[in-house]
Amino acid sequence: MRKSFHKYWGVLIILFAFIANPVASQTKIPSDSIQKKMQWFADAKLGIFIHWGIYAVNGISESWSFHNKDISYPNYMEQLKGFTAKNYNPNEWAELIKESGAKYAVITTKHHDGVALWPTAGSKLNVVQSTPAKRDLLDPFFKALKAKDVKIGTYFSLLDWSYPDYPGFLKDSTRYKTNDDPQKWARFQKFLNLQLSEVMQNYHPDLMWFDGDWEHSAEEWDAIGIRKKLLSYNPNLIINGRLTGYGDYETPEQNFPVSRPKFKWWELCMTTNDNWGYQQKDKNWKTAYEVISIFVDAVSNGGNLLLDIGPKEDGTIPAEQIHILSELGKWNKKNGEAIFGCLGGIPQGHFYGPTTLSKDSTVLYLFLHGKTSGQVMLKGLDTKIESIEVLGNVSSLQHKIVGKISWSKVPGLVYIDVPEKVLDPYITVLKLKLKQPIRLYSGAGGL
Ligand code: H79
Repeated sequence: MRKSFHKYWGVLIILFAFIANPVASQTKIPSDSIQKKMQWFADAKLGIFIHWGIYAVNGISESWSFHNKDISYPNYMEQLKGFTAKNYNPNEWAELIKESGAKYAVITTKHHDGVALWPTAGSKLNVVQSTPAKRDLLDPFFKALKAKDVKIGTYFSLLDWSYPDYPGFLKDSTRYKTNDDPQKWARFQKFLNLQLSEVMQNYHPDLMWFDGDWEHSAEEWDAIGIRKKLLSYNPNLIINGRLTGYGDYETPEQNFPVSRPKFKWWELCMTTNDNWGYQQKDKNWKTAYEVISIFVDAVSNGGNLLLDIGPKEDGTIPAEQIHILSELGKWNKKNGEAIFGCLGGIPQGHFYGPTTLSKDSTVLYLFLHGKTSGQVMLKGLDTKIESIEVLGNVSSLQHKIVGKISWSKVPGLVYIDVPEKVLDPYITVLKLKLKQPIRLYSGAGGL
């Protein structure tokens, strides 16, 4: 009776979620119950994602290369022999991440290929027992991050295409159907839960970043049970939405929102070239300007950016990624006041570019894309401006109110003079100190 009741509710919830919003993974957790623990995440804005695994040996796509049959499974697993981590320097990694301005880092503890980066008791398929690296790669990294006050996140693939009791394998073959062999599925669940306990107990993550939930339903995974179990280890653990919706926030992948997402917390995860892991042949690097402008865009829309790097098998980070992170760090040092701890900006239409607000809404930051200079315009600002500065620059800027009609409720247009000499090499930030918390007129004009 109880079980079928839950099943019934599950279907109703899914149906409702679909009707309300066709984003399948929309979280099913009420936001007021998690508000407090989400605060650091809301303030953090930038995280660094790390995809490190045996796929870096040949430089092929992580797990998908064998799943999609670009390479045979045995040949994929040959890469185990070449994964050395011989130049791995976790302190340098942590330093690079800290210097980028990121407040958290998320590393692949286990991707869909099932190769664990820690000495799991659940399977021999881990870097300690099955690769020349022969050691726990997570522990020293997490220690280095903690020492620098960077929050730690554990990417974990729920599905495991290597585990013999797991149904899924290649794109066109499965080992069995979950319903046909409940005992086998129960054995997999035991293994999955053991590994999750290990990760929680060994490393005490601040954030669990699930992936690969799509192969089974919430009921099959026992998403509610998993959530409960994780929170029993750390009640403040933040869980991403890829636990069939039983997480705390949304994770669009590689797809940039154009309008502001309705979610209270969200994070865009994005590669620096076209792949998550290291692939020598992939030279399609995003420029530092592109990454910074995407970052600003996400933050102005109320989200975070989780920017990926893919170290080589020996643990060295590609020079292009070091460059991007360093430039991002320099920009953040100068302009971070407009980013970290801020709120997403004012609605689109008032200013032709991204904006953010201080928490008390008495400071409005305007981000100038490209090499914008001259007179920039702000519409509908119904609060008096106290001062306008350029972040990281001594200049205070002049502004003019244009077209204010004395008897109208429509505010005048604000034109700000931005001389070329104040421009940042990437994105310039104007800080508008207001006399009161911001008020906006967003109407259609008229009498
Ligand atoms: O780890 C990186 C990727 O390997 C992983 N997530 C990032 C962070 C990733 N997994 N899947 N995807 C990215 C794309 C998923 C595509 C899907 Fe489908 C569409 C999953 C379900 C629908 C196509 C159809 C692939 C499986 C079924």
